[in-house]
Amino acid sequence: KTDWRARKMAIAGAGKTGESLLRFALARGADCSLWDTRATLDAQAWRERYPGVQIHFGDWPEDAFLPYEHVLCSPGLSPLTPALAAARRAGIPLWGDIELFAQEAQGPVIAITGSNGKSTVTTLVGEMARAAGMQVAVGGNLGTPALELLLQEGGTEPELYVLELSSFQLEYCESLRPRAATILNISADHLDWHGDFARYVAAKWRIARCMGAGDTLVLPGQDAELQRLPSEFSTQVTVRRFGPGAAGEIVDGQIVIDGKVLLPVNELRIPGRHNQENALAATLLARAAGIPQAAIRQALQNFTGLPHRLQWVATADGVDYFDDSKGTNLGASLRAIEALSGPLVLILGGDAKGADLEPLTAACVGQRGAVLLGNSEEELARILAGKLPIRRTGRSGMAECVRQAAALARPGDQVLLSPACASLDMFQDYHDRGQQFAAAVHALAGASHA
Ligand code: UMA
Ligand code: ADP
Repeated sequence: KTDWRARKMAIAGAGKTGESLLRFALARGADCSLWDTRATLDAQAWRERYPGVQIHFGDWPEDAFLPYEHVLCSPGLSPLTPALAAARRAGIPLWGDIELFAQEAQGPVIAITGSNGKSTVTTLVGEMARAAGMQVAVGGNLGTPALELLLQEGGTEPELYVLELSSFQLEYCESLRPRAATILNISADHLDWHGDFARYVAAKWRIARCMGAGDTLVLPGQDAELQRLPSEFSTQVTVRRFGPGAAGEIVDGQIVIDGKVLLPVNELRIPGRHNQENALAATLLARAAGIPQAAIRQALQNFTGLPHRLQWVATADGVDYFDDSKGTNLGASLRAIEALSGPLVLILGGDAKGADLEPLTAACVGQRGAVLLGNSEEELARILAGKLPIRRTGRSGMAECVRQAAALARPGDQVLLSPACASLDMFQDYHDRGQQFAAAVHALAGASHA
């Protein structure tokens, strides 16, 4: 455990995580400064809320962090940021909230990462634990910063923590030892933040870095990047796989675990093959944590999915509209496209985060059309040219995208917002993008009924 008293700590980032880091460090007597690159934040409000903390908002000089003993990093900040890279070169530890959580938390942890499906699996495992009557704390990248789970607890430790972890959080974490963990899948994402694909994959593997005998790592049966544990990891870890012929599999429409039927897949209320995989992974994790079968089954039967994940919105003029705004990378959107029967009108585009979107082409061939938006519009228009009808909307907004989609669609078609890109070039976040989509669809459905 770190002795925090009078330590000179820089907290980098003044978002949700930054505030949880600040509260954590202050409560332990550290000498804190708060840094954020955005000059637009309200420094005065922060000074009033946290008297005695030095606030630095705006551009960072490259030597900003050299006077500190530790830099506590928010996940949105890449270690390639010059001031953070300089601190790392100088040997100053860069720790994120999950590292501090790992040093502090006593209860067992189930940790979930992967390129896609994290929030779904995290929520499902949390529901399974709740159905079993356990005192469970659920958070991390899902929304509630991990340190808030500790700060909230008011003296009693939960029986179980279930944490969704992003590659960003894992990059800044050294000593987390989950009782059970998964890397659900790996496909290219966040390449701008990590620098390249190899570093993104390495960050994901860090989830298993400290795991050992008695711990369970749940992995997909078929994923080129996840076939073998990197050689530096303990061979004592129990590896449980999901997929054809593995510990968890779908056989004849049934979820089968270790050869025994758990549930018919048609009792799941979340659509698509990817969600069957999510159900398998969640089940293997829950079993590793000792959650009884009946509770697992009950949670699987009751879970209706999270908003903005392949969520049906409305029917207008015989066309069904689906909101998959959380489809923020290529891998996610390919699975969402696969889950619907089509023909589809796809709404695609936004901030591609450095990814190559070319593999979308095959999934688009034969679909009804594509409506393009945002920063990646140009690239998408180039790769999809001649493959299907295209409408470009630039930055005219979601209402225009929905109008164009409606114009392309024929009765019986499905319109799918699964942009394969982040939303931040045009929207506050994926939630805002999904809400604007739903509002435009409801307006259209209302008008078509009038
Ligand atoms: N930022 C700056 N300058 C700074 C600090 C941040 O411009 O000095 C920007 C970041 O680039 C980012 C935004 O501010 O665009 C927020 O960054 P942050 O690190 O302050 O984020 P938090 O508000 O602390 O929220 C973070 C996670 N956000 C990110 O990793 C970007 C949230 O995940 C998470 O729910 C929360 O911690 C609690 O753990 C969101 C996310 O988009 C949902 N995650 C990515 C994803 O799922 O793909 C990884
Ligand atoms: P994450 O938290 O990793 O972003 P979510 O559970 O929020 O994952 O799902 C985000 C999107 O990823 C979904 O809307 C769907 O398009 C896609 N998706 C969900 N589960 C999987 C999976 N197991 N494999 C591939 N894509 C998935």
